[in-house]
Amino acid sequence: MSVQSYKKPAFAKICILGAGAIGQLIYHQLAEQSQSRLSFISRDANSSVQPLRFTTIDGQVINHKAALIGQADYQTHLSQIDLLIVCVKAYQVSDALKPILPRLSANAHILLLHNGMGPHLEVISMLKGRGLSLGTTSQGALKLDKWHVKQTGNGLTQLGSSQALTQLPPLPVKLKQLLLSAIPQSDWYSEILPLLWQKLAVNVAINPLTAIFNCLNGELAADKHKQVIANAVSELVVVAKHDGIELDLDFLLQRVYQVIELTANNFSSMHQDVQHQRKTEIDAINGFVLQRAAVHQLEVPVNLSLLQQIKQIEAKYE
Ligand code: KPL
Repeated sequence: MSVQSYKKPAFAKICILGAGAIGQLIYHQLAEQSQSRLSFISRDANSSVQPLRFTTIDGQVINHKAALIGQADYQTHLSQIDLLIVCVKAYQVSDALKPILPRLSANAHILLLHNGMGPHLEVISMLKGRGLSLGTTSQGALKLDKWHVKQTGNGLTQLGSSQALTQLPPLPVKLKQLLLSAIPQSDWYSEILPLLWQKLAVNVAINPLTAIFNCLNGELAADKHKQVIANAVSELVVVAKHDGIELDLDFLLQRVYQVIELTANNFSSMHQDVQHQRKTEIDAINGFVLQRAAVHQLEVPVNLSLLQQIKQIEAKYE
């Protein structure tokens, strides 16, 4: 092959915003594939190279090195990104994206991957024509150290776009294939919102109750929680219907109890946030149900009460 005809393979440039447990887990899963140039966005002034450690579910330890893009290099680096995966907490999404979005090229695509719902409604107005996809993952990951993540559970990752967003450019096929082949048990949906509402139903029931009762997910199988779980989920079904999303209450309750059983020995993310006195994601979970209920002038007393109880717990943090 002559030197002139040799073409370097076109690596997709993927950048992750948010180096929490899920951000690092996704980094490692993509890095194992070696079909992309990966980096994290850092808030440090200068860029650096960071050794990362990953413990797989069966205890194997894998090391990678990650480029952390510092603010001095935002201008040059961010304009080359093909896909930005946003893995910060729901309540951080808008603020975290504000300094980043204007520096991305017009062709860059953004994927939001967080617990709860809502931030996409704020982000849409900031996109200036760039594509947006949404997703949710039930994979479990735990930070053992700042740069050492252990995968604690397998689970589905559901990614996709939405009818309401179709005027935006779709995720290029090559990037979609890359994500689906790198992330185990991942699927792509042309209409992702019903899937996000389904996951929200699991979270509105499990997250606040485990935090309020300071218990493992499995303890929610007790009879005393049955009524609140049923009411919280049935309120969500009515709100979703007014939002144009048809959900099946019996199916959702089965899902909730299936997750309670499958994750019986886990503490929910909200339980962990409360134990560590961190801000919870309640506004994007039961709070999103309240927000959409208000738009449709509906009352959701059980979700309101769960939200208020979590707010009271947060108010008592020292
Ligand atoms: O998503 C979760 C969370 O903890 O945030 C569940 C599914 C409830 C598992 O703990």
